[in-house]
Amino acid sequence: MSHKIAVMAGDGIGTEVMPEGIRVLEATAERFGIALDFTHFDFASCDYYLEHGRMLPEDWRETLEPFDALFYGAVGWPEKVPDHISLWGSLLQFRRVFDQYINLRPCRSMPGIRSPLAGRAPGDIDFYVVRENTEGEYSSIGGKMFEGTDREVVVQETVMTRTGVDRVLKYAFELAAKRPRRKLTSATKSNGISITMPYWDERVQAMAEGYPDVTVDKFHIDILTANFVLHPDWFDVVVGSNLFGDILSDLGPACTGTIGVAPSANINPEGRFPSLFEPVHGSAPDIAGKGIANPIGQIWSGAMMLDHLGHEDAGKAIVDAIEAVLARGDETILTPDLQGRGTTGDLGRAIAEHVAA
Ligand code: GGG
Repeated sequence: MSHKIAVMAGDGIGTEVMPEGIRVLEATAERFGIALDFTHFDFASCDYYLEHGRMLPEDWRETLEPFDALFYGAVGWPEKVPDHISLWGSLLQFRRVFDQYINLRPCRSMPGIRSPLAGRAPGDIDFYVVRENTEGEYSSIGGKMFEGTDREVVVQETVMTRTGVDRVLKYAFELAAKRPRRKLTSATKSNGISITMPYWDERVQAMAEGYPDVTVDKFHIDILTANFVLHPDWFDVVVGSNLFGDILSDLGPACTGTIGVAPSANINPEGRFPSLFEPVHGSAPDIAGKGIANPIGQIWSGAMMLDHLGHEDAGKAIVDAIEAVLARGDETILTPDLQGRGTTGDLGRAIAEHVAA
């Protein structure tokens, strides 16, 4: 049986790292005898918007829903389309309409990558950020009054539903319960945000009663970001609202040395809709077109996609290959964010060759 994968490279470096993601997936599929059937789409990109006046075609849902998974690059090119229009017109639609309510973002020290945190050796940082992915601060509820006058008012609501909060907490507790340290950290700000965040805390406390083996702590987001930098080894599973989870899942990989390696899975755990796999990084217009983007975030996202499709051994082979190539420390193939002189293609090819060997 063949897995049908919809591929959307998106914008900027998304179009450069995607071919490497596919290259590694094809090498892995061949080695493990997995049939992957890729269909490429040019929508969910700012160039598509410039041509069609929208980020997605009208029938995008019917087009994408039959796929087993969506493999995405990056979105955004502010000189072409304002960021909030490109993001709300593509990625956020996928997450909401396909109810991908979990955004799972692993953060791990990798061999050979120099962390900016002095004294941290590979192995010190190994945690997951579980980000709520369909509501919270990313609500489109709000509006403007007296626009353009000195009485201008701008309001945007944060939305927390019991269903939305409980389901992401349940996923995070289940994940923590399966890990050796069995530890869960909740990101909050219930001292300042006085309605939604105390509610979040209450639901964490209620959920914790069902998981007596999981140690639970909570930090306000301000000190939590400081502790990510000062004590990243404290964390195991960190659960946060949509905005807090987004911030933490950029900061965490940055602490390991580069956000370029960080993968993510936007998951609909029930499998009613296709899940989406994409690197944590964005389109990086400043380095787009130079051939120097790190493809590992895209490649590792491909590994998470194979896990999700039931091929854990194949997903693990990709992560092993990434680690082996990084451990070699060959400056001629590592990209500049890894202190190398290699190109996106050099690094992707090296990983694909290692998987195939
Ligand atoms: N590959 C991820 C990507 O393109 N991210 C762009 C971005 O701004 N994302 C915001 C978010 O994930 O909420």
